[in-house]
Amino acid sequence: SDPSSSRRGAFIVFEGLDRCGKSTQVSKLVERLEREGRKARLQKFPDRTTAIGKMIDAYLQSKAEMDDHAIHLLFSANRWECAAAIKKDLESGITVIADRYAFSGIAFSAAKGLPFDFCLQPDTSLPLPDLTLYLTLPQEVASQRSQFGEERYETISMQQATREQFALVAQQVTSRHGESKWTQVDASGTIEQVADRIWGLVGEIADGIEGDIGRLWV
Ligand code: NYM
Ligand code: MG
Repeated sequence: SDPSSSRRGAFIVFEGLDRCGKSTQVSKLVERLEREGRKARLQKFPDRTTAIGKMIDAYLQSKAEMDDHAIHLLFSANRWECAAAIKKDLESGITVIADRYAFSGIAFSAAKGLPFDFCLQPDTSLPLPDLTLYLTLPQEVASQRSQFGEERYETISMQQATREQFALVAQQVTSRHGESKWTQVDASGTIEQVADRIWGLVGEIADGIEGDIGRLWV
């Protein structure tokens, strides 16, 4: 008998500041899982393909202006509209890898000056990631990468403020959900070096998880 058949898929989230290499690593992990015969799905946040996602995209490209609270709630709504599909996939044994999640939502909005508790609330009870990998890179390296500065928030001062908020988010995750739920990863080095580092951290949770899907902040 196959012990993994009774397990649900793991929910793994990648977080970090802009241009730290998240999207590259998310794709590499999904490919590697599939190569090893596991079912995996990539979920990007913001998901710019939905109606809400298109409003977010216009805001990020500075084609639209929006009240800070309103855009915060749209980012959260964009997660809620994807939540049922994430749960369904996890329950059918698929590993779901998210490129950003609620933690970016809190860190970026709080960095703009919105109250931390306000930022935290709308995502309450979303599917809880089994593991969040927080990729870190020195700001001078990220800033030199092509495309840095293209979108809203991609300024040195905003990145620095967001970095401070991510540290507070990490405290919330570990105090409410446990130390095992948040792991910081050094994202410097070659793509392959970082991918191997991440593979080592993902380890056996990619074989599936026993137990129910948790609820964020609950
Ligand atoms: N961002 C992302 C937020 O401000 N709130 C959120 O809830 C999420 C998911 O959007 N600078 C910010 C972080 C990024 C920007 O993300 C776009 P990406 O990964 O470049 O598409
Ligand atoms: Mg971006």
